[in-house]
Amino acid sequence: MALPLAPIPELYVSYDSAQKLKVEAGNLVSHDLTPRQICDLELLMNGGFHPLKGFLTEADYDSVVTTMRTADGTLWPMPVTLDVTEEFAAKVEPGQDIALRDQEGVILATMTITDKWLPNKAREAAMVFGADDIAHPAVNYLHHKAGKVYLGGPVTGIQQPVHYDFKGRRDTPNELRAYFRKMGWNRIVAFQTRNPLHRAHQELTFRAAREAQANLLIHPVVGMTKPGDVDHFTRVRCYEAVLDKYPSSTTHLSLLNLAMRMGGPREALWHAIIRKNHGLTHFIVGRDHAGPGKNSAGQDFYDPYAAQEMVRAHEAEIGIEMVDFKQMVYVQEKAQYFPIDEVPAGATVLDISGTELRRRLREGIDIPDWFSFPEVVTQLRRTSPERSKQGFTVFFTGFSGSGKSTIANALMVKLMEMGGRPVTLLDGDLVRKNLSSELGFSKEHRDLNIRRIGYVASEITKNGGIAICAPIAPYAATRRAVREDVEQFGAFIEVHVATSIEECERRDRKGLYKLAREGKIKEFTGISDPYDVPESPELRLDTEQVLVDHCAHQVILKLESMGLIKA
Ligand code: PPS
Repeated sequence: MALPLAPIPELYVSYDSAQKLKVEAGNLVSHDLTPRQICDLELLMNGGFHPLKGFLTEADYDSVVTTMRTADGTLWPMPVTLDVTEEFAAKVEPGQDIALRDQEGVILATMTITDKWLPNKAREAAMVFGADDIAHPAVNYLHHKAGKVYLGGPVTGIQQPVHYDFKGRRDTPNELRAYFRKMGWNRIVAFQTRNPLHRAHQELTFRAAREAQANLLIHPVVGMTKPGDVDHFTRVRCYEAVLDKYPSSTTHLSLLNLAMRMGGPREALWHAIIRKNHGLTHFIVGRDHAGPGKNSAGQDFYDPYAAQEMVRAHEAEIGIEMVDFKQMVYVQEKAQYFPIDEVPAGATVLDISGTELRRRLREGIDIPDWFSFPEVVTQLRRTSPERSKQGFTVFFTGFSGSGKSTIANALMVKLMEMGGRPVTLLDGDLVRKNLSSELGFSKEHRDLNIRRIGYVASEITKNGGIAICAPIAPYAATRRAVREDVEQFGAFIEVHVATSIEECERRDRKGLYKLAREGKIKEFTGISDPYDVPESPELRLDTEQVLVDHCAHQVILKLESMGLIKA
């Protein structure tokens, strides 16, 4: 029997063969890997997904989906598949080799296609994730991001994906095994996480290491986690900030480039196998391990302790011992953390949920020392400053001549008077003179114009500035798309300047309505082109009864009520 820390087989060829393959692969059809596929490929190649030798074949896929085992009976709970578009699939056939490249076109591997098939995604969702419900991030990915066709076959590794961040903290399974060997560690418990480490996690990891009489590996996922999670750059800074709270002779931090699926029990089992491959002997499974949150009916996808049952049932087969934990909570009278089922009777239990933590960060409210470490809170506040310090976008929409530009200008001046954040005005007319100078007023061109404005506004918002946009933006779907772009980074305030078409035409400041009526300007909004009235904007302004200054002030009041500016 192999020693537990003997090297694990990798799929890489030798350096010399890799150089040759790189040249030869110039003749192959190339597939540009998605970010998730790059994560999967890295773990396939470095042995993290041992014993898989490539992306699942159709027979293995069917078997994994239904029985959590590959066709030869090996325990493997999660489909690792190469999804491609129908157009790409039409260019390749089984028996053919293809090059697998990263997004810059760097070749990472070749793959010999053995299988090409159309998967039943609804069935995959129901069997693997428990429900065909797009509230589940992996099911949403399956239906809306993954290609329609799957390719399967063995992979030949050429080189590992390039990482520019935290290089020194990333370890392959064999690097970790070598480290454990060198340190003489033979009992090591892994803590998997996709969150910053707070005091409850520290207590849990201390207890786990003590219980298992093992060294501790903090093994956070930095590949893909749940949409909306704290980004991995911030998290790693948080981990580094608390590392000195652990004894350095018994604790190690290593980053795992895994793309999580948030698959609850199946995912927990997968994590345990991956940790076994990395040389771990013990694995912590807490409450709701890899849980995706609520389903579309507002209920939990999985029982919070189903993951523990699943790993318990298979730990002997995998060869890793589970260290299970109930939820850790703070007991005020004891000034200490306890598993929820060990809380002394009558004691006061304190806890701060993820939602509450995000609210406190957003509103700049105190985060108590019993909950987290000041160093961690500092890092989180750097990334998520309170709302009054974040960027945002005010998006005016309305007919030509409705008063958008005038109000937007007044708003800009008021915000500049307050100071604190840079303000940029993306006025409809101005944008059309530079950013969109080649565009006309067809639906396609208007959409392009608005998407460009949205892109610039989202960049400004991301960088902590204020973007004020004032185009006509006549189509609801395009406005919604811009909202989505911006809301990744900060607030989006849609302001409908609700001046009626009759009033705009009566004012006709630029004489354009007259020309439109005469048919000299085609596709004119409100006359010969549609305008979708916003159904639920953050604010609707009536310019017919109210002065410009007052309209701008209404926006300021709205921003104040949203916590975006402070009085
Ligand atoms: S859009 O639909 O949002 O892309 O339009 P936008 O870029 O805001 O339009 C800017 C100004 O272009 C003038 N203009 C027209 N508007 C509507 N329809 C047609 N066909 C048209 N042709 C020229 C119009 O004066 C817009 O100015 P504003 O600033 O809205 O008064």
